[in-house]
Amino acid sequence: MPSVARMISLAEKGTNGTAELLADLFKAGGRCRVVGITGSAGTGKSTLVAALARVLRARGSTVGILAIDPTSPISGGSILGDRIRMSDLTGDPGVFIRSMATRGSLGGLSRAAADAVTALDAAGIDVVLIETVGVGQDEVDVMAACHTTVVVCVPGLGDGVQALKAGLLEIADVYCVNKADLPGADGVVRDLRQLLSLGTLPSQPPDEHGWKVPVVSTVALQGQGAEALAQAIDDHHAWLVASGAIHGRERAMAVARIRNLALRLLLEDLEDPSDGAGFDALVEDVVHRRIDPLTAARGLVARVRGGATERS
Ligand SMILES: Nc1nc2c(ncn2[C@@H]2O[C@H](COP(=O)(O)OP(=O)(O)O)[C@@H](O)[C@H]2O)c(=O)[nH]1
Ligand SMILES: [Mg+2]
Repeated sequence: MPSVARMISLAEKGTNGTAELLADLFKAGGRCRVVGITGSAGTGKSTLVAALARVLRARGSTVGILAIDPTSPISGGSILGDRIRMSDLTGDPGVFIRSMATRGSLGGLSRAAADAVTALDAAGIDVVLIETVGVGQDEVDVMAACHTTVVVCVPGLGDGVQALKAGLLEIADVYCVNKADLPGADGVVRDLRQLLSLGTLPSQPPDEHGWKVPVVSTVALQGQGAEALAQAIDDHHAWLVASGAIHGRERAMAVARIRNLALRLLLEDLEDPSDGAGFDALVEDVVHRRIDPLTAARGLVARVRGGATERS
């Protein structure tokens, strides 16, 4: 069995035989908790992740850190600044740190992150912390694959509730107002609490209406508030389990993962249809306006589907 680091690299490259290995690991896994930390660049997510990891290590938990940051310069497979922020953690055998950059393909990032979680889970990691910049659909997909999502805000980024604009409000299970040492932090906490008290979020699934999203303030640089944040994350998980909402969440995670993979399989077939000659004929028909592109697309999908049933 390859090491975790090697396993993740193999999965990223899609090396032959990796799918079978991952399938076995997946079936034997399911113990680790996955926590997403998201927010704009510079809000202190990496510093916060390091602070959380220290709290978790002090409790005796093993920690995996996946930093997904398309903006940070990557050097030797790791994000340089994060290595420095996490330098005390890198020598700890109970901590695994890995950076992942955006892959070109649709859904590639959430797929790579999910495979990495499978590998970490199999290695006996208790908690995986995934850091993402909450921007694209890929990042939102990564957060959808977490048990608990922490949205990080800071004071002084224009209006108090930047997360609202970024569409992050809906995905938060826990709010963290970091850089509480800077002026305006209390105002952000107050604004968020007020907003959250207006009622349940429209996007919250019905079985999660009972969860009241807490707002925790932190000074990540000093580790201040990290205990309280870890507690809020624990509380959310305990609530998911006690309320039974965990089943809906794990179901949603499975649905997202299956659809993402199915989409890739379909795309591969669409880009490289086994029946190349048939596809060429469709293209010719469109070029000469004998049929329209939608009819041709339907024809292509029908061919791919036909191929799929033949193979199964
Ligand atoms: N004043 C202050 N600065 C912080 C705090 N947490 C992080 N920073 C600083 O904010 C900058 C961005 O931090 P980083 O963790 O890289 O943010 P990320 O881009 O969200 O991962 C760094 O210079 C940190 O030292 C904090 O609680 N207070
Ligand atoms: Mg970062």
